[in-house]
Amino acid sequence: MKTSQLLVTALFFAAMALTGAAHAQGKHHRDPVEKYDKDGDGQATVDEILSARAAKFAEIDVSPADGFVSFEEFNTWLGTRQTERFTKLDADQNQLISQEEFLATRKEKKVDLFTRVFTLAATDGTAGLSADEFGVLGPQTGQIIFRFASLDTDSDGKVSQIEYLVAPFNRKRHRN
Ligand SMILES: [Ca+2]
Ligand SMILES: [Ca+2]
Ligand SMILES: [Ca+2]
Repeated sequence: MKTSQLLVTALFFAAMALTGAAHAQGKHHRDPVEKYDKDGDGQATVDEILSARAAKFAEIDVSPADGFVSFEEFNTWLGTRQTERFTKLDADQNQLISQEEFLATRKEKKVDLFTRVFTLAATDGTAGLSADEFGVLGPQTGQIIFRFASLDTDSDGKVSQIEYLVAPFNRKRHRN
C-alpha cells in the first residue's frame, strides 16, 4: 500500500518534471535540470534524472546496502566527496592546494570570487590549503542535517531510494 502510494507520487513528480523541462526549453538562465542532461540536448529527460539519481543512491547506500540511506551513510558520503575534490584539485599531489591549483578549473568570471575564498580559507600560515582548511569549504554539519531532513519526507529517519529519486522534482515543484 505504502510502496504503491510512493510509486504514484514518484510518477506524479516525474510527470511534473516533464512539463517543467518542456517549459524551461529556450530559456537562457541555468536550470537545475542541466546537470542531469547526459546527452547534451539542452534538457534532462525523466529517465536521465532518475538513472543519475539511482546511480548516486547506490554510491551512498553502502553500509549496509539495504535500500535505505542512514544519516551516517549520507554524512560519510559527503565527506568522501570532499576528499575526492581535494585530490582532484591537488594536481601536483603535495597534499596542499596552491592558489593556482585552486583557481585552475574556475570559470573566468568566478576567479576573483575564488581568489577571495582562497585567501579567507588559508588560515594556518602554510603556502596552500591543507585538507583541513579545504574541509571548511565543504558542507557543514548543519547543512548536512538540513539536506538529509529535506530528503526524508516520510520522517522515518532514513532516506529510501524513492525519496532520493523524487527529490529534484520536489525541489522544482517548491521553487515554482
Ligand atoms: Ca543503507
Ligand atoms: Ca598541490
Ligand atoms: Ca524516509
